[in-house]
Amino acid sequence: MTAAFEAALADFARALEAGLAARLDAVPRPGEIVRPARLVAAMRHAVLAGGKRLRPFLLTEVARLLDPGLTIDALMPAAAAIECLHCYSLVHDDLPAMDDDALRRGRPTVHIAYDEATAILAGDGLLTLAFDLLADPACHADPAVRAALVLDLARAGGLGGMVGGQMLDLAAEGRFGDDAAPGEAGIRELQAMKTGALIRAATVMGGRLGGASAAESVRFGRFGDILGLAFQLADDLLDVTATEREMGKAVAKDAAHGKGTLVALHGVDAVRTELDRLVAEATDLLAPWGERSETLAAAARFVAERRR
Ligand code: GRG
Repeated sequence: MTAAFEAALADFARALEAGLAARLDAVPRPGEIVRPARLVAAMRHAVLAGGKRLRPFLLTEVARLLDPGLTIDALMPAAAAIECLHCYSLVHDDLPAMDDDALRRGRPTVHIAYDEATAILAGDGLLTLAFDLLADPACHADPAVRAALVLDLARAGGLGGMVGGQMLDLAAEGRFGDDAAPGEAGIRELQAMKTGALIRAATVMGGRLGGASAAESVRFGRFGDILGLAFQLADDLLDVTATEREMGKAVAKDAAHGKGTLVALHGVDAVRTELDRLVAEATDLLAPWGERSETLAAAARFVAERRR
């Protein structure tokens, strides 16, 4: 991992953190009545202090590759929106009824730091805030672009995307009794939904904000698909190779939950080879932008090689 990439991601994370903090204060916005202090605090716990900020980073990098005149500030509403939706999914995934985790980003999960009802509401609040941020005129001057961004995120995050993928994942654990364990195609599909869809949304929404042509939009969709797959393969590898301390969350959970993964099916070495192939494919997709796309190529390597 290049130090330059790590530094760029860390700089971006700081800017995003400030953008998120400013949008998650206790001051009611027009149309709101009161923002309850406990809920604001729980939402801030979920969103601030930690996280790689990968999805909003991808969104802003793709947008700025296509339109170098765009600033991080101008892209902040959409970047904050995708991070809010991601953080909501983590809060709900950690609940006792789902993965039942006490540690996230090296800190107590929201239902541990607060309580279960507050954690459910904090997740609901973040999910709703994501669409508030996209629909607000501050996100983009053109209402048609704002509506398209809302649809991108809704389709990626909902029934046929992340939420649907989570449902398939619970079924794959055998929770509902009569579901057969998925084979390789089923595992790939549920992972593309649960993890891949939001990463794809980041690159597609970035393309939209950067004014991508139809062909460029397809290219960045494919780039997002590859990164999504690489991200999940790396996650499965980390589950068997990393420590709780490195990850800031529990590890070795897949086997404990009887979860089928591509690592379990093909082994660590085959998955590492596949990750190298995916990084090469992702890099090839950036060829039209030459050296200017180096940060996005480095992001692909980061996703595949990450240790956290
Ligand atoms: C509960 C609706 C709902 C969805 C849950 C997020 C999710 C879907 C499940 C989390 C379980 C999991 C380990 C998924 C694998 C990929 C993933 C989303 C990992 C966490 O994302 P990172 O590594 O987290 O980007 P940070 O903390 O860096 O933001």
